Amino acid sequence: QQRIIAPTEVCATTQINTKFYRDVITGLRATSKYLQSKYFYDAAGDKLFQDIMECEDYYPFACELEIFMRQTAALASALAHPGGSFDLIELGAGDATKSGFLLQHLLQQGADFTYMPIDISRNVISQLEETLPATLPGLRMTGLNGEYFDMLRQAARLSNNRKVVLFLGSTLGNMTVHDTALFCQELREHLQPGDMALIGIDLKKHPKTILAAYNDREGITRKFNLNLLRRINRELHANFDLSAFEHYPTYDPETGSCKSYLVSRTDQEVEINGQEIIRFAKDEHIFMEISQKYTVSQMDQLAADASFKPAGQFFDHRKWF
Ligand code: AVI
Repeated sequence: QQRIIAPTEVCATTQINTKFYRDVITGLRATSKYLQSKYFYDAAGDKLFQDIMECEDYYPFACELEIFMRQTAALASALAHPGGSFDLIELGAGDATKSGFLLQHLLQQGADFTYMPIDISRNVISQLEETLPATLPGLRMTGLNGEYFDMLRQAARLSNNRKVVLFLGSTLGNMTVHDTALFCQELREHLQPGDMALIGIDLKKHPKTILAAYNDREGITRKFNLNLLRRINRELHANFDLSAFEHYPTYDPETGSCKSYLVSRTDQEVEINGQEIIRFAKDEHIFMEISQKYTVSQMDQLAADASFKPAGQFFDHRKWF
């Protein structure tokens, strides 16, 4: 009699218990699978998003940039009150490309203000602290690294100047309409009468124009979505086969919701960190991102519902943004 004894398998899993891990598992275990688009932005995702902003089909960046370049003086006079000091607080400042035009103009006008960029990335804040004083001599600046509302609280502790909040890039569109309403209400709670918020919103327009922005001919947005699977593979020790998922963007002109999905090309199983098996049926989707589009009156209504009073609007020449 021969007995074959197999060595007990040594399991190479390490305990991962980050918020990223928990969010991914929750999303992929859901009956209707989803991932959160805030996780798109690892180093490769940042680079792909840069490429998206430069690509011809993705119009929102160019539209908002045009507003900041061509209407700088009008923006400055809408936001800065003559003689009054204020804090210019930018949520998710990034590299401040657009707000840089405003900062430069305000400095030239001798406005009394402190620029307070807020960003979740320590790296972004350090970069701004290094580059802006060199490019904009005389700029007073306090960088705040953390979550938006925690940092708004911090800004209020640091000074009781009038506050002007910038929230650009149509980032508000990456929330559902319901969450946007909650966000506006919370933002309002951090502000006092006389304070202002300038919010960059992408508007409803021809459905084909919108869809093309999220389905660019160069395929950058496709890579941007798939990159999140690559990130999960690397950081959470998963084995997604990227070629087994198809990028599927949609735009519904009735609701203004532009949504991106990844669709499984086959029946397949994905293992995450050696301890979770996620099963996909052929044609099953993962909801990746919403980019909500609004009309001006819908935005005015959202603002009013959160106790803001619309104080002015700025459009690019095509009135797309
Ligand atoms: C950051 N955010 C406003 C972009 C958008 O338009 O929703 C992210 C993006 N997703 C695909 N392309 C760009």
